[in-house]
Amino acid sequence: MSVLPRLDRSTAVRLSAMPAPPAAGILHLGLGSFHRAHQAVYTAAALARDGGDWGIVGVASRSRRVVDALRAQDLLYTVATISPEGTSLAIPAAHTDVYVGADDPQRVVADLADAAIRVVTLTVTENGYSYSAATEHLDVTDPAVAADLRGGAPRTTIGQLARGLQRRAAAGGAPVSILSCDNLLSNGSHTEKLVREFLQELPAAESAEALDYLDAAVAFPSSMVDRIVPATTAGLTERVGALLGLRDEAAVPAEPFTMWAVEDRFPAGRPAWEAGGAVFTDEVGRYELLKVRLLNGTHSLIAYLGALRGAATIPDAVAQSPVEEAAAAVLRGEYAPSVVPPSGVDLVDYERQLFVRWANGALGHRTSQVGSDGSVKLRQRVPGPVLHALAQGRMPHLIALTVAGYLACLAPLGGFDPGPHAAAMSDPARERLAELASRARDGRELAVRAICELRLLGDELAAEPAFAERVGDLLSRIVERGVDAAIADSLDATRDAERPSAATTKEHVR
Ligand code: CS2
Repeated sequence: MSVLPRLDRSTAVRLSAMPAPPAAGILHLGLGSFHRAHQAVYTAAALARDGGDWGIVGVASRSRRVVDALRAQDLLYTVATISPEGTSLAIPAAHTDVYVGADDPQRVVADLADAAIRVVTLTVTENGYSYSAATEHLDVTDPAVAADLRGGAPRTTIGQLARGLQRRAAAGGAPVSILSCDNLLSNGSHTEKLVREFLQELPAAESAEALDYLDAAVAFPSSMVDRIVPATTAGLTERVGALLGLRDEAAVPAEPFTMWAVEDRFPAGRPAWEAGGAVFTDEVGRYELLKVRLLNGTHSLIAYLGALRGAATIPDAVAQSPVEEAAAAVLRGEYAPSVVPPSGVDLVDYERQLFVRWANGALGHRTSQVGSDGSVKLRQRVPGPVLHALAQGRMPHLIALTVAGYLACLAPLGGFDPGPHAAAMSDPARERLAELASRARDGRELAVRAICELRLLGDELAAEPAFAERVGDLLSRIVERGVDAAIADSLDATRDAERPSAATTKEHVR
């Protein structure tokens, strides 16, 4: 490997004509793999087709590794599109600068206030928005948020946005769009609400101008993003080196499928992302629900059940028939009935495509990656469909099993060993849940405490003890008899509820 020359602008010309770097128009917060394999690719396509001052200034929140690697490579990197049929490489040249936000938080504020920046995009993960999972309001009890409110260089994304927009308002108030690209429902209005809540915590004399500016010139369009992008491994770097003939320390792997549905509200203009296949639509809400529930919700089930059955990767997990059966049942029976597909999207095709995507064994997406941060992810994926089913008199047994699987992985009850893939999952609620688990007598007590008292899945589900109890019973089943017994129990209960004899119960509830 080390004998290969490094990828940079001088070596890349051997591969294709590299366009000259454009002037910056986009500030992107969250320079992780997903951004590099998604928005950057669409932006490179827009630049290649239409040109324009839409280069990206990429801000990594903490990771120096990726910034150093990109700088050493003239900001170039490879996206390796991986499928069982093979690997193809592309080098999207869309970045004009990159830096580490934690090293230079004042620069983030200054860049947000710079009138040349007309679009701000975000991929900071579900966990990066500093809101309370119980209430979905800004978590002012979070020490980082409290510090940002006190002043000084802001460290949280919401603090940076609020302080940057405050400065932008004072500097003349040039219009701008803030575009969340994270898997949050109504991600645009959610981000706007949190930024406003931050400003409203400040003395009125400090925030009035910024709040007026938000009303007049700042848009927060919603968007649905979709592309499976696993973490980069040493194996990937090696494979890219072999194919490219150059050493690339910032390569990212991705699946062939990619999708971006965006609400077209850009008061200061935007790149022609449709050149890369983005869809501008008024139906973003439907796209979001479809994706966050059918793809992400089922993904969580596959990750937790798979990890408990010893599967390191999503394709390994979904190849195991109990997991596949549970995934099909949760998708068809519990997530699909809770959504209205956007026009032109066929649910049967969408579902078929999901199973093909999950089965992409060459990609090696890890169960521990999808299972991480479940406390914030499940909060987006689970409550709506559960409430939808309960309102129809149905218990969503497979979603309850997903949550039971999550608790079994993250907060194992005394003596239960969920295995190495569960141990590798990180989660901001791990400590709090472990503490609950250490005091709980059984699964039911743990689930009721987590869901109804800790409000792990939000206020509305905290008021549904029957769901929490079902989660608890399935958790006890996993701990006492194993994950397969819990899967069988959930599938049997679902089948029983569908049998004609259950009609009387349904009538009764209706
Ligand atoms: C996954 C997502 O990690 C997860 O929870 O469900 O990252 C998923 O791979 C992407 O949203 C696909 O677009």
